[in-house]
This record gives sequence, structure tokens and C-alpha cells, in this order.
Amino acid sequence: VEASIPEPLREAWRKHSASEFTTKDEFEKELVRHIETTLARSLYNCDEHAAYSGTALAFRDRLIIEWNRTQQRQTLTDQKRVYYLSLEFLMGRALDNAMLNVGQKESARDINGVVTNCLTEGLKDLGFRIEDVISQEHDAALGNGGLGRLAACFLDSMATLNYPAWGYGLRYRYGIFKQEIIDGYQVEIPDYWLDNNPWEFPRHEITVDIQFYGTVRKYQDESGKLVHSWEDGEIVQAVAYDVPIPGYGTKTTNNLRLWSSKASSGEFDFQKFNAGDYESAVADQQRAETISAVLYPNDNLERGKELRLKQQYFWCAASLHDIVRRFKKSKRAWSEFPDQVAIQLNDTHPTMAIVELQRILIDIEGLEWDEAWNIVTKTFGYTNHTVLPEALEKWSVPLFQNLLPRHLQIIYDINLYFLQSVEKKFPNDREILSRVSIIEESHPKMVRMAYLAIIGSHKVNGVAELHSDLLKSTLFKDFVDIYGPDRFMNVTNGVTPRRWLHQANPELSALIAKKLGGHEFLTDLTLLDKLEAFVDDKEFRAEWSNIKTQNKLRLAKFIQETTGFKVNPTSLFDVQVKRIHEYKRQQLNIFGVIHRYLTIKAMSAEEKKKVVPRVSIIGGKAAPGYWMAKTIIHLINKVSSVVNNDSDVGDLLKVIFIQDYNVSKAEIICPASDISEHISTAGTEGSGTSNMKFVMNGGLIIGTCDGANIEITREIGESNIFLFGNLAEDVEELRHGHFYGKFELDPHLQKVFEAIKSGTFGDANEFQALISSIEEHGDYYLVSDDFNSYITTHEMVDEAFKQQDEWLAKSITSVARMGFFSTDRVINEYADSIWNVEPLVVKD
Ligand code: OX2
Repeated sequence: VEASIPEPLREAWRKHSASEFTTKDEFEKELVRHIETTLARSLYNCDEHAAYSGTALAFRDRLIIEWNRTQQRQTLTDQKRVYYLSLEFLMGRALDNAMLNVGQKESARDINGVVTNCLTEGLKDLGFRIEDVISQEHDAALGNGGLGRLAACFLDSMATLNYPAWGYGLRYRYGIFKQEIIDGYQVEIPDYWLDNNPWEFPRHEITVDIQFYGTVRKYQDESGKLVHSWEDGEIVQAVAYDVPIPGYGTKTTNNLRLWSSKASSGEFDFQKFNAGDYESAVADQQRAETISAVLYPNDNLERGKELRLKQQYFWCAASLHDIVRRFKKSKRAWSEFPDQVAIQLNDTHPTMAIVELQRILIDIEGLEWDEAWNIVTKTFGYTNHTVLPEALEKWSVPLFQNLLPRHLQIIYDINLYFLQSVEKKFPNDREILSRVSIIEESHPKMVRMAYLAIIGSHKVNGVAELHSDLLKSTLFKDFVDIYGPDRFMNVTNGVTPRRWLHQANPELSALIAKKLGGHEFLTDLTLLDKLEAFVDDKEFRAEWSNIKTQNKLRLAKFIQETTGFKVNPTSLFDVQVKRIHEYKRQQLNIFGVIHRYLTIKAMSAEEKKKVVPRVSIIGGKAAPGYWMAKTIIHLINKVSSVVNNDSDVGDLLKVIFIQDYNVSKAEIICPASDISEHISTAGTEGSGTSNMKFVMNGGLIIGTCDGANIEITREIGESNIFLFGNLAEDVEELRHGHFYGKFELDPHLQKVFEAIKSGTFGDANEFQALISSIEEHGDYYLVSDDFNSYITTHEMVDEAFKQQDEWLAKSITSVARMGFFSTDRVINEYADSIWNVEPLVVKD
């Protein structure tokens, strides 16, 4: 506001202010200008990538207008805002999505069949196809898997629903690594993605100094008040980079602010420099920049590295500084902070924000402890995504003491007051105190971040019903006893139908729009239920089926281009794409494939005629240090090369490993599946979200009673899903039994193991650990217990696929019943029951 141009002088500005493209000429002019001047390329030197950059730059110039207006509007109305703190935002590509959201790209196969779009047509005039141009964009892959992608879907829904909301994250120089498969092994290639990224706006004027290390000095000020002063240590600068997030069909364009680390200006050590030690002066500088250099590539696994804790504090402190600065401008009383600010913690990664806010309020703003703590707990909400013990964050106390000495003191105080209140409630229960203490009395002592997050938040939620129930009955049971059930709730995940239906599957979106009379379902997904009326409509069914075929052809082409293997698109496409993890059980999948292979090999020519041809498609990255997951990838690739080259099998079975699975590949894969696999050991998958994407695109699923599979079943009906396997409630007893002689290897699985051990898929030693984990070490993930149920259910899938008519009916009915799984519903639930925020809708 202070830097605004005074009213009498605004005329010139208004005259030249940019507006949306209304003709292709306007677009072409800007496109050529950007290619020639911004990119310094020419008519003779303009490839698809230059065309992409030019289009992105021309288009983003337009996007910025609504973005600026939204920010101005939100500042002026000054109503409550949401801040979504996430260490991961798995955005994928931006151009296509942004064009669709602001209505500058109608699908080439629109309801009326006409293409009048200025971007598409403008590019055509210069000899480019918009699809090719779009596919030049590098994925923004600042996340590992479901948790990061959920954050990206949330941003889309928050903007679409006009919530005043900001995302806060880290601007990693390297996103999730690129995966190459060499000789069947995963090899990781760094993902340096920032060159020429047109979607970020550096805000060099917005910087925050972040302190680390040092000591705490305690003294009494003139009034006799005890003061804690955090002194010395080192300072690193956080620089803001902003990314516009356009909503679909709305004027709201929200902001994602990513922090980048830089040596603070005072940091460069001129003494060293002058003493000739230039190298060491630069090394210090580089050390500061390391903080935001790389995304930790683990999904559902925490390793307690100091740099990771540094990242967490750096990002939390910078974000809170920003939020507090914005609040202070309004000159309100501190007690109003929770009426203006809601902060959501995406897992425990941002838990330091709780401690940092308490520190700001008591040490800097001078509030009393209780008053401050009351503000803090009203402000924060915490989402838990997993019950897996290896994913629960704990930080060693000595490490904390060294890096953030004042914060550790505050944590001890939070713990003290908390334990006092517990003691009051349960006076004769010593055990509960040690169970719920934030500090685990181990060697070394550890800070339990999930407990801190619960204690510092007013709401804690899980991400699917079963998951939230398990939290309440196991992991967080004591806290339910302490706080009562109201602090704990469920918000079942969703996905944004804009990216995962409209953008990934434009043909299906257009067909649905034709039947329902428009694209309103994209912002009210429950309208899909109207599709059920057309289940028996012959023409509609034919179009539906044809779209699936086209999408399978597109994937088959992609597979041939990337792997060299040819697959028959009339085969049943069976897909499992997600991070590779023992709990997600890609090993169960590949053992099932081997079983199928052995079965086919043993068949007569007559028997083979009855087999439903199948393509098993598996994709996903393994954390670089997760050896067992890498072994699973290796086995899949070995099976692939043996099976695909076996002439006894031919088209009856093909096995494909998709390299470097990411968001943009998911957009090609999801619309092309007949069946997809969501087969985690019951009770281990928080929710799963790709299950939703596949069903939304007309694929059926095979799955366990786990995560959101259960609610998907409830919505679409039991007859439209293939469920198998043991239930969550039986898992503990089965596991326990395995260690007391109750383990019998499933006979079909035994055959599979024999084949592997005999060298059918190369050196058997390579796979020994995988087999032993089941045969000898307790089969923690119940692969053997579920194997028979898994393969017989796959036989049912084959039978069902033969009845194409019924299959089609299942596909249509399922899509019609998926309305619940939009992130719009999810965001409205968070807004109502956790954030207490209202949308800010603009009138034209
Ligand atoms: C994932 C969960 O594993 C997955 O089940 C869930 O759908 C997703 O988060 C979004 O809620 N890291 N990734 C997850 O949890 C953690 C921790």
C-alpha cells in the first residue's frame, strides 16, 4: 500500500494494463515478442521448447493480472486466511493446467466440436501443435508421492473455491530424482529443474533472517521480568519465490510461496577474504545455500538428519515471520490472531511452527505464556498421514539443543505444563506420563514431533476413515483419553477433478459434459451421479468404451517409445503405479505375475485360447537408500525381460516397468487402465489417492480393505470393486502367529519362489533377501497370507473382463458414484470444521 501510485497519476497505468487474450493475433504478437526478445531466439532458431517458453511467458503475463488483483483483494478485505504448510508440493506441469483453469484452452474436442481457441490456433499458425508444446514442460516435482500431490490438489481446490489461502514450502534446487533403469537396477539422476522456470517470481525484496545454533542468555529486564535472549550462532537468509495458483473458472489466483536459502549479506567473511582465504569464504556461503538445495527422497520414512531439521525450521520460521508481519499490519490485538490466521500442518514436518509462534509471542512480543499458548493452539491444525512407525518423526535432544537451543527450552516448558495437566486428570497413573511425554526417555532422548503437533493444535485429523479410527484406537489413544474425542477427526482425501479428469482425460470429460449438458460437474463432482441414467444407453456406452480404447492406444504408444516393448491394446491393462514400498506390496504383484507366467507356460495350446491377455504395468521410485524396494524393482525388470521375450507366452502376458513415474506420466497412465492395484497390507495405507484417480477415469480396482478403498467401496458398491485379503483387525494376530510356528508358505507362492531360486529370472542370490523376508523372517506384510486370495481374485478379474458389457456398466456406474472424492469436498470440510474460514467471492 505504501508504494502505490497516487490516484491522479493512475490513468496512464490503467491505459496500458494487460488483459486476457481475446484474439489469436494478440497472442501471436506476444508469443513472437517473447521468443525474440525475452529468449533472444529467432525465426530460424525456434524449436518446440522455445515455443513452449514463449507460450508460457505470454500466458503468464495474463495470469499475473488476476493474481495481483486477488492478492490486493485479500489484503483489502483482510478476512481470515489459511496457510497450508507443506514440505512437499508435487505440482507436475503448470501450463496446461493454468490454461484450462482460466478458460484459455478449450479442449480440442469440445462439446460443440469447435476449436476457436487463440492459443491453440496461434501456435498452429507458427507450425506447432499445442500438445507437443505442452509436453516440453519439465514437471515441478517438489514431492515424493501422495502427501505432496495431495498438497498440490488442495491448492487447486482452495483457489477454485475462492478461499484466501497461501501455500508455504521450500524452493528446492533439486526435486525428486529422475529414475533410470540400467540393467534392471534403479539409478538416480539429480533433477535440476529451475533453469528457465517461467512460473516462479523471485521476490528479492522479501527476505527473512533465520538464526541457527548460538546460546540462550537469561536475564531480568528493568521491570524485573525474566527475558530469554537467543544470541550468536549463524544467520541464513530466506528469499521468497512466488508461484501463481489459478483456480478453475474463478477470478481467484492464490499464491504459493517457496523459500530459498542464501547466505545473509553479513555472512560473507571479509576477514577470511582479505586474508586470502577466498575458497573458505565461498564455502561458508555455499553451506547456507545447501539448506534449500535438495528434497529428501524418502516417502513414509524419516532418517533424523540434521540438515532436514534445518530445512524444517528454516521454512517454518520464514513462513511465520511472513504471516506475523501481515497480521501486525492490521494493528489488531494479539488475541485476534486465530480469527485472522489458520495454519494447517501437512504431517509433522512443520511442527516447529508451533514452537516458533510461541517463541515469537513470548520472547519477542512479550505476551504471557498462557495467553500465547492459547493463541497458538487455536491457530494450528495437524494432519497425520500414516501410522507406519518408521515414518513418525523424532529428533534427538542433543541435536536439537545444538541447533535450536531456545526452541528446546520452549518444548520442555510445553511438555511440563502438558504433563502437569495430565497428572491432574489421571493422578494415580505414572505410566501414562511417560507414554505421552513429548520427550522419549531413550538414549539419546528424543523429541516426539507427533505428540508436540497434537498438543499444539486444536484439531488433529487422519486422511481416511479407517486411518482416523486406527489413530484414535492405537497411536494416539492416550491423547483421546486426555483431550476427549473432539480434538480428533477424519477428513477423507480426494483429488482435483480438473487435473485428474478434465486435463488427463479430455475426451471423457467432454463426453460427460455432453451428457450432463455442460462442465459444471468439474466444480460440483456430485453431479456425476446423473450419469447413472445412461448406463444402458447403447451409443453412450460405445463412446465410453471407445475413449478407453483411445487412451490405451496412447499409453501403448508411450510404452513402445519408452521401453521398446509392443503391447496389444485389446489386452487387459493392469496397473500399479506409486512409490515402491514393502507395505504397498509391489512384491505381491510381481509374485502374482510370475504365478500367471508359470500357469501359462504349463498350458496346452487349447487352454491358452481361453486366457485373457494381460499387460502388467508397474511404475514407481524407490528411496535411494531403501535396499529392499530396489530389489523389488530389479525383480520386476528381470521378470519383464524374461516374460516379454518368451514366445510361448506372446501377447498373453507382457510385463512393463515404467521408468521415472511422475505426475505428467500419471496423466497418461490413469485414463488407460482397465484395472489398477491398491493392495497394501490392511491397516498400513493412510488413504491412497491414485485409487480415486483410476476410478474417476473409468478403471476398476483390485484392492485390500485399506485406506480409502473402503470408502470407495461404500460409494461405488461392492459389486464394482475386487476386494481381497485379510482385514486390518486380523493383522496383528497373524503377524504374531508367524513367530510362533503358525507360518505356512502358500503353495502357489512356493512354486513362484522355486522358479526364482532356480534362476529363471537371473541370479537367484539377488532376490534372496526378498524371499527370506517372507519365508524366514516373519512375513511382516502378510504376502503369503494374502497370496491365494490375491490370485483367485485376479482370476475373477479375468472372467469379469470377458463380459465386456457388464464391465462397461461397472465402469460407468463407478464414475457416476465418485462425486465424494473431489478435493473440493475435502477443502470445504477443512474450512468448516478446522479452519473456520469463508470464501472470498468476487462480483464482476
Ligand atoms: C501418504 C500416505 O502414505 C498415503 O496413504 C496418503 O494417501 C497420502 O499421504 C496423502 O494423505 N508420507 N506420505 C504419506 O504419508 C506420509 C507420512
